[in-house]
Amino acid sequence: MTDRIPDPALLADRFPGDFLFGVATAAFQIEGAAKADGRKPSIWDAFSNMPGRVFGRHNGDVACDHYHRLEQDLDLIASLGVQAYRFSIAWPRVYPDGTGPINEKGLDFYDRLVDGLQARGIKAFATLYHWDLPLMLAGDGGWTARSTAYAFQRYARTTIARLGDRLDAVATFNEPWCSVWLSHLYGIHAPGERNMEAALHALHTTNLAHGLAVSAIREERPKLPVGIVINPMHVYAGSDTPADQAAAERAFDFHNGVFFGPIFKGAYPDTVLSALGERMPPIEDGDLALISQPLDWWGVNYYTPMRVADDPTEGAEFPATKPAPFVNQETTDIGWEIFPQALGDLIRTVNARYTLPDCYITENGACYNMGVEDGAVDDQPRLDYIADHLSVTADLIAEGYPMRGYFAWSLMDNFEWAEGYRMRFGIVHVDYDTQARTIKKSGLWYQSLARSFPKGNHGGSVGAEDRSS
Ligand code: IFM
Repeated sequence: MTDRIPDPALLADRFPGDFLFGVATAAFQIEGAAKADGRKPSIWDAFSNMPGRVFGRHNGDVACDHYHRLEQDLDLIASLGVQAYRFSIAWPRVYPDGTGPINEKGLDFYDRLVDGLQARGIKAFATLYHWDLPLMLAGDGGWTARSTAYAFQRYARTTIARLGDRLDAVATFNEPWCSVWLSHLYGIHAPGERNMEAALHALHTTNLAHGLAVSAIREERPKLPVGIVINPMHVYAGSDTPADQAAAERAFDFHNGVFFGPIFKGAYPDTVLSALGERMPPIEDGDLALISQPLDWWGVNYYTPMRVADDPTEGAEFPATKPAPFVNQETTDIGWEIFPQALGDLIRTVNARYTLPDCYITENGACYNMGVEDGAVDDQPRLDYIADHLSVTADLIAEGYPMRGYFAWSLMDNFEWAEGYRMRFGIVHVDYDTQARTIKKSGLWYQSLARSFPKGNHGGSVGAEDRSS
């Protein structure tokens, strides 16, 4: 760890003038007010109230109480000088039972949110699904049931009909890898399944729901930029052996190809189909055409790379890999390897394999759990982490990749899923006893960077402009 403070002005000079700097959150992680104004439980309410699922049995009942502190939090976002705010909409506020009657009071909250952003001149990037599936839909099988995709389409249509006129971009899903594999195969996230069949069904339902939602959004608001937020793994093979190299390829297909393939090529990877296809649900005529409709943008959430080795165990299930050791032993407080260059390698790899639209880094940030001392939070390692990843982003722009914006995860400390409140990703500290917000050192640094945008060199190469002056 160093105490250097990367000069925000020097970094700013490496970005085009219309690059968006933003902050991101998700509904369940910050809103609280779990029973307010007609909201009913999501699968995460049920999961977090079960012993042994979430650290300390923490839940989302209060979280950052953002639902009741909306205006103050919007002022906080504005004070950071960012141009954009990425948030998610809670399906269980809009349709408390997943289907059935609309809950107007739930939509009213998001009306106030998008109006508040507009009033402050901040762009609104909404995500329709950040993991809070209405619990009632679990009765039909949740994401394993094809009917959930149609319920999602209806929710998407209703929400966009009401809010779409004031949104700048919408994403269908956040990190389908988590809501599919982490939730249905690895059992870490709600609903806590550990079952390959369930996961494969959730996979196809999720992809289908994405496609159905894209159609509904385009019907309601043809000009609203539609995308999806993915957390692709940058997979490094643990060694140069052919076995580990092949393992890395299988891992790529399993963790990334099952989303990128259908969405950007209209096909699941052959490797996955031959290994697991018989256990997948039927892929009906027209499904892949719906799923692969062209998108206006995509979002990448990046934190750490994936390192894999071949798992030679007989009968090991596809992708038959096991973890390989970290290359950099330095980790964040959640134990994730710090490796900024993987962000660059990832963007180069996925662009080489797929034809992708404009890209936003919709999440990047670091978990450090230091608290407030003398009214300040010295989170220098987070500042370094963000600066280093922004530097890689600037390199990508110089190489010609269409990177259009960066959203720091997260605006503020919040409910970190299975880790509860003990893991902190905010650039703003939250005291959960008093709900006091304190902008951390990283947040103040990010503010000085963000405040210099938009600059007067829109659309041009800032490097070229600077060189000519
Ligand atoms: O907090 C999460 C977020 O909800 C999704 N992306 C990763 C973050 C850190 O784990």
